[in-house]
Amino acid sequence: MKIGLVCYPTFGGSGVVATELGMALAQKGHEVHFISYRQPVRLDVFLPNLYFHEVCVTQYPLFEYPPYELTLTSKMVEVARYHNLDIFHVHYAIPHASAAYLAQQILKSEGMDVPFITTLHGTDITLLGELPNFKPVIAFAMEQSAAITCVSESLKRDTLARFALRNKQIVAIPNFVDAYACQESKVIARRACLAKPEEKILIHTSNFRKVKRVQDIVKVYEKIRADIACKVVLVGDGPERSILEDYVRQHGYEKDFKFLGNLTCVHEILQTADAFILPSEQESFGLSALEAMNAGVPVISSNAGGIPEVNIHGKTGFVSPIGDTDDMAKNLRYLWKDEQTLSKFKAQAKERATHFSIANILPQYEAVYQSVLVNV
Ligand code: GMT
Repeated sequence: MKIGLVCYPTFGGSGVVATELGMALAQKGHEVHFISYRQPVRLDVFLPNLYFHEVCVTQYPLFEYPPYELTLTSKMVEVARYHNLDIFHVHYAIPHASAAYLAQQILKSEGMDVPFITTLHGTDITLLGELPNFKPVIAFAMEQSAAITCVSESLKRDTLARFALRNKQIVAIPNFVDAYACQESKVIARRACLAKPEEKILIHTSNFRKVKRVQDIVKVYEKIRADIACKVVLVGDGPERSILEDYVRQHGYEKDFKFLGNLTCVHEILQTADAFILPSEQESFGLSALEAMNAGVPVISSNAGGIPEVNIHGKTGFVSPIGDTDDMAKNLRYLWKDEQTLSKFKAQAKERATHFSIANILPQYEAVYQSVLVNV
């Protein structure tokens, strides 16, 4: 198949899922054309069957807001025409689904039928989807999609509750991970840079938006710091980071907090940790938690959205009500009470992650592509 894959190139989960999916499809022999305004951070452009097409955003004195969606559409049309694409697969509805609709219509006027599949990732429905200045466009573009997928049963319910879709099925296909193991010596070296041998490491990775409730991480730390020596490692960047850093400095916690910013080698840092924390207000799936589990790290999380579909309470970690930092601290104490308990949870987290291996998930996307293409 020749697939035009549209995504955000950033560290956010939707871009990561699209990138990993596209690379796996290319390795399986499909021809995959990534279309985005920048090369996606995790994209290996040297893989066979894989191409990257950059969307150039045109500046013009009249444009206070350059129309990205139109330049994206034009690029999609160009790539489809030249490479004879079979299908577009767009990740994150806004603005990719409506751009795909317009590209499809342009191509149709030239006698080319290129259907598009929309994958919903979360905030495109649960936050932006609610806003009246997006809702009619998202609803229309979803209706025009040849197929809609989303990343959890929870997001499927949220979408159906917000949008009255006529004759449209939504297929839930979970996020996935690839087996990964960092060299033991590298993990030991990295760990030594982050913490003393007797200290535990609590890690969090995100884009530090409000929905992540990163302030809850400090609250949990404050509840355990008196009797548990630990370092809190924060990976990623976003609007809430400097607010958190400020709070940490004002309270004199700097020596226990490491803000590492955005990293491409997240796996290598994850493997150093003794627990991952994800206190989100909303989370359609929680790819970051799954990536931690894949690195053998148990998860202390909220029960937002699709997280309980990934993090199994009492097995791969613990799930608490959103904002209940007392419960999260209690769970962390339990997890860290002795090495035997921690080792058991680490092994169970790693085992659970294998259920979400890319080998299991990739055929589910291919089946959706096939089901669409039989009707073309
Ligand atoms: O919230 C993020 O970190 C980014 C966001 C995105 O769309 O880029 O992530 C969403 O998609 C991920 C991949 O499907 C999911 O694992 C995340 O749970 C989801 N984030 C939210 O729903 C808040």
